Amino acid sequence: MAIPTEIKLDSPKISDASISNALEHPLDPLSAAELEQAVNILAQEKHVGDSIRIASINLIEPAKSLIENHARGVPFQRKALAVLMDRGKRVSYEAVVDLVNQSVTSVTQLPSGVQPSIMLDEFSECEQTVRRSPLFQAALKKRGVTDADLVMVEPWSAGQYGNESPDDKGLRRMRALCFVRSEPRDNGYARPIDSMVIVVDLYKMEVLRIEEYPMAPLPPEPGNWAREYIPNMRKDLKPVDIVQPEGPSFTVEGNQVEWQKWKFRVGFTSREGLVLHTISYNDDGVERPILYRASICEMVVPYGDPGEQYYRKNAFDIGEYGLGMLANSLSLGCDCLGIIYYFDFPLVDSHGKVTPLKNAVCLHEEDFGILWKHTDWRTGQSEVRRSRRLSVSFIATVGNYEYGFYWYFYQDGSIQCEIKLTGIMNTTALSPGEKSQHGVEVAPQLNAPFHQHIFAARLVPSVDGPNNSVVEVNSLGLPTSESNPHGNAIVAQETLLTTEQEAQRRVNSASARFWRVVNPSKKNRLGRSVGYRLVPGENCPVFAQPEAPIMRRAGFTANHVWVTPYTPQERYAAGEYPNQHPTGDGLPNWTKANRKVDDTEISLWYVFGHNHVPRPEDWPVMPVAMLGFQFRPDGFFERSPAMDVPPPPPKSTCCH
Ligand SMILES: [Cu+2]
Repeated sequence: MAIPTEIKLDSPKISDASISNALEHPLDPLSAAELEQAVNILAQEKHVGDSIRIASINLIEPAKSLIENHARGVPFQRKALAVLMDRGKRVSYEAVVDLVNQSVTSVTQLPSGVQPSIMLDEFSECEQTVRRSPLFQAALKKRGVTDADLVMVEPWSAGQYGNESPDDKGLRRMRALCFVRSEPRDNGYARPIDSMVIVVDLYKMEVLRIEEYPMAPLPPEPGNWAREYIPNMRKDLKPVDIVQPEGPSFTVEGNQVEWQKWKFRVGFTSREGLVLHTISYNDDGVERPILYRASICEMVVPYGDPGEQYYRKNAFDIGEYGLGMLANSLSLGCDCLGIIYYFDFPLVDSHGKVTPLKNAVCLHEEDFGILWKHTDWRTGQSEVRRSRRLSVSFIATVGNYEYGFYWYFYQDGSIQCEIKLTGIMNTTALSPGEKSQHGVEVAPQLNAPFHQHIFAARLVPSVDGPNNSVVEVNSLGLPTSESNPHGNAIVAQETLLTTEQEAQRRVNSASARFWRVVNPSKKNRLGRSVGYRLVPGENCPVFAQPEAPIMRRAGFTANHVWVTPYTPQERYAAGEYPNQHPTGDGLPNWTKANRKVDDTEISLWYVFGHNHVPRPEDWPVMPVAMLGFQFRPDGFFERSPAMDVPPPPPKSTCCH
């Protein structure tokens, strides 16, 4: 097994104050010291206490104009947004903490019914509460389960479906699903006890009730994946080592990365995890901006089983849980290969304890096959270039599932976002001989329901400047006519999307649809507006019906492309607080205003989904499925920007 090499480059996070000041930047995520300071200020001003919990504390990013004019070493403001929940009073607040002036500058109560995201501590507290409950122990007994310690209690966000019992009104709820292990390291997902759902009030941390459903026996087979359970591993694999004898080609200064003409900043929030800022490309000495900010800002995993105990399974893993909070420390296991630079980011728990997440984000280079090649068959002249890409990534574990988020930078000016889905599928039990209409039997009597993983990327383009427009391009074949007598004519029709409602679009493989983000005031030498192309990858429509209650909160999934005027407060596709939101918020709500979106500062939202029809081969741990999109130059450069990539060294082992 190849072990990733960790190196520390000459630069960041060193204690010399003068150097670290110069490396600090207004977009840097809050440091551990700043998080601790924020917690202390909140405590001094009595905004945290026994009954008040901290859902999150994140940097309030300064205005774009301040970032554009920021000069190194010049002092800047640092403000934090804390989301607080008073369990006793059953209200939540947003508090703005000024870290420079050391004060809380505003406290705003959240509207009633709106819940902050679920805190990590609530998961374990919820599990312990359920285990201790006599109701739960009685329900287990009824099912022949004798050891409550072997039961995995998986708290799921309860959502809001409009049919909640009046007793539940105003409560902060979770619905826990149960699985049972045969021993402590056994894969519990092989044995779902899906004949009961435990409803928990997180304010009082008590079991409200246990919903009972028809009982299915536990599936008979284990589904173990840990190495001690795999007796016959293949033995014919020879080592592959990634060798970079002169080190990597990137440099890191603070949170700024430079590589192969690219420059960008690495950020991290408790909600989105990895965030990229101020992405630019050095084009012959001119630093040309491309994206001001890029992140995966929301996702939802709607499950397609209409059963009473299942229809509320619709996890908004970013807005309801927070992927940054669930990020892996990448030193565990072998996630990356080669010479790796790791970024550490601190996290704060609901009690205000700050802990560093070591190796949260991985930065490394990869060989990526051929960049370009041509052989002149007449002269025998042949040129080939290897493609090198820079990968920036993090991985989050959300209960049973893993999501890897990768951003790649290429030498031809392209950026790619790729999401890797792996981990263990959520399962339900079948009676012998039973088949589900809404899932696939992946092991005897073990059903994996149909579901979708739908992601929303929020891109703030800055293609050669702040004012951009989006143009949709549809290609089509023209009917045979006098001007097209041979029926072979193709046209690429461009449509400028001028308003928010015009800009609600879906992918269409029949017209090979893509979108160009252009700067209308900057023309290339061929007279066209410079642009970058949003190239969709795998995608699918959401299958929930438009009137389905889940679509109130997951309304952003109704379109694949949305364009809105850039508004810093409009950050997340399903709104700021999707957890139990009664009406839903976010893109469908904001775009009702039908604001103008051409030749202005915009946010471009790309929504993309993986439709998961499970396979037996996805069990017990699903081999990675990948989906994503690309952002490729389209008339941005005068010609291929990759021509100056040198050929591999003559003695290179790759060419023979
Ligand atoms: Cu899946």
